[in-house]
Amino acid sequence: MRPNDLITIEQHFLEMQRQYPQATGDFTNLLYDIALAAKVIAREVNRAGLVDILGLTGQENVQGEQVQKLDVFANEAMIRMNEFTGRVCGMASEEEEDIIGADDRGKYVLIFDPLDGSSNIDYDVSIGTIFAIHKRRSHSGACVVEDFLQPGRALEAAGYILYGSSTMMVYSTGRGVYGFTLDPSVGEFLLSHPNIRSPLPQYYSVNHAYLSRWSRGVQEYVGWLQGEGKDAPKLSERYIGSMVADFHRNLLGGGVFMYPGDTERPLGKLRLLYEVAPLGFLAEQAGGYASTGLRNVLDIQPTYLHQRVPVFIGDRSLVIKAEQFIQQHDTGGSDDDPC
Ligand code: P6P
Repeated sequence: MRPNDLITIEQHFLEMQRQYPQATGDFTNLLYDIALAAKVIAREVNRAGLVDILGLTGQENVQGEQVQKLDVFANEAMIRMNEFTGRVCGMASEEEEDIIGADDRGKYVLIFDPLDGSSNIDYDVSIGTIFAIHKRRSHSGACVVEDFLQPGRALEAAGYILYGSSTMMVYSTGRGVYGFTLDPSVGEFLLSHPNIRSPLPQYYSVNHAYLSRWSRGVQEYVGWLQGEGKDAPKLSERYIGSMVADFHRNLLGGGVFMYPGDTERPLGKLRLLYEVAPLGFLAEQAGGYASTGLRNVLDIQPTYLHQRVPVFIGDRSLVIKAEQFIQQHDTGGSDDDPC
């Protein structure tokens, strides 16, 4: 890439805004704010491993600053960077039970999982921040929970920041998926993955520890993914245990991630608003699909902030195959859906 081809994420935001002549700049500025919060969190994530080495007690560091747990830090950063900007009337964090009021003038609501997979940080495994933006539905005053309980289909934007071997921000406003890699030497996210489209599948991702608890349909489906049956694909199994990292590999390398429901957790573990709908939005924008096993996750009308749903997400043909196995073995043809 020649130097004059370097495009920062801010330049990209402005380019996207130019496609909307009536835009006020609020949406663009909200995306800026998220990118800035991402840089602040990335700096802290990359230092986390040094907490013990640098004499940081984990409670109070040598500068007398409070060293917070990373997910608390990330949550605070997302809230502080967005609560007084006037862009959002409220926020919903996966770490908070209820919605967080912000500026009543805000036209948008921001939903986020500040640090998904944070239990992996102690093992230096990649983790991520997931975000989603809706236009508020209420007309004025303080935001209400209905502003957040909107189907993924209505999202204005969604994305994630992956804190891995490099820090990447991936987002979509409904006009394709774009990936930016942080150049820490200049502190800028630079366009590295324009208009991402997922390739033919190479991988499947699932935690096999729960196999005995899955339905017959899911067990048959995973067996098929492993090569059982005449039309079985030839895939490699990859599972990191950090949804953003697993999703990102399948987005770029092709594949399917799943977290099915089971006998102990019929609706699975992952949250619709904070994880499944935003990543489902991205998957569809990249030519993929996200399903509960019975229907498109983007069509679910949420009823509760922390609602959980089973999820099969990534390569469209592999997700549709999951629906077929479940339809054949689990539903007996009925379409009643617990979600
Ligand atoms: P399990 C991380 O805790 C998380 O919420 C997701 O990021 C990840 O995909 C999933 O849980 C892993 O769950 O049960 O396989 O350890």
